[in-house]
Amino acid sequence: MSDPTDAVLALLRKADDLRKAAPSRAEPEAARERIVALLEDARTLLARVGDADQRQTLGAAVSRRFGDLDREALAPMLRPTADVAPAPTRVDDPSRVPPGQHLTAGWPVLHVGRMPDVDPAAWRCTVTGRVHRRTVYDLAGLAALGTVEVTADLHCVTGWSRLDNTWTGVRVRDVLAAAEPRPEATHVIVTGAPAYSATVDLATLQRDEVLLAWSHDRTPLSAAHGGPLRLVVPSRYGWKSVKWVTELRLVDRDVPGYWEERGYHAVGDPWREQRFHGD
Ligand SMILES: Nc1nc2c(c(=O)[nH]1)N[C@H]1C(S)=C(S)[C@@H](COP(=O)(O)O)O[C@H]1N2
Ligand SMILES: [Mo]
Repeated sequence: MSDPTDAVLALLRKADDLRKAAPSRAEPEAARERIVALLEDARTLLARVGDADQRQTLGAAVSRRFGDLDREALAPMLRPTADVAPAPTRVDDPSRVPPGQHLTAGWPVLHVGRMPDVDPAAWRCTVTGRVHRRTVYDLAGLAALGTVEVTADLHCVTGWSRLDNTWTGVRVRDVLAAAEPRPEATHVIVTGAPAYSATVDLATLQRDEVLLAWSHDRTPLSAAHGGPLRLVVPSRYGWKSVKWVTELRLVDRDVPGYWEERGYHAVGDPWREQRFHGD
């Protein structure tokens, strides 16, 4: 098979077949490694696909499959934490639950990698990039911009939704305004310690209900849930609500963040089920 496009497609088909069969295998971990190897081979072969559009499409197909693997690896982490009281579940109001989501009684803790060391007194958040006024805030500095309360729902792309979270924090709109965005700024890369980021467009971040929050249900936000400072973007899947926020970087284009690079959707609107690239 000399055509690189056909070769990439064949590798993807093989990976898909293996993935479908993996749950019934004696050694799912070995199957997973084999899938990763196939996807790596496919990614290597991409460079030999001459047509740029074709290369782009195939590249997205490879990324999406890597994303699926990550999602499966995350599934065992979906355990509600013991220290949080059950949320009021509103099964009587299905209109508040986006398609493909189910309500969770507790509050799962979800993140990749290790938690950072958290010291609220030493916490700093920098607003930088395409701004006229680069600013470094401590928590008191953020609060001084004006504290508000927002009650909103949290929808994780892995399938759980937690309704009626009351967040206390500062409007991101006010934080951005204080930095005076340059006219070319269109998106913000939000960085969460130690090595996580998500990108959200400026207009979405300027909405009323988008906060940098330090409190949940009027209790200081626990470290596991992103304390002392996390982003809250209710109109997007949870992966955009970055925990342990250390930087807002305004940029002039959409730069894929941690999950967007791994095949997740650039926008991530739960009401449109924008889970993966191409949805
Ligand atoms: N820094 C950081 N923030 C993160 C993540 C992460 O891995 N690292 N995971 C995101 C995902 S996928 C979700 S669903 C929410 C979960 O928030 P919770 O752990 O408070 O429920 O955090 C988001 N923020
Ligand atoms: Mo998530």
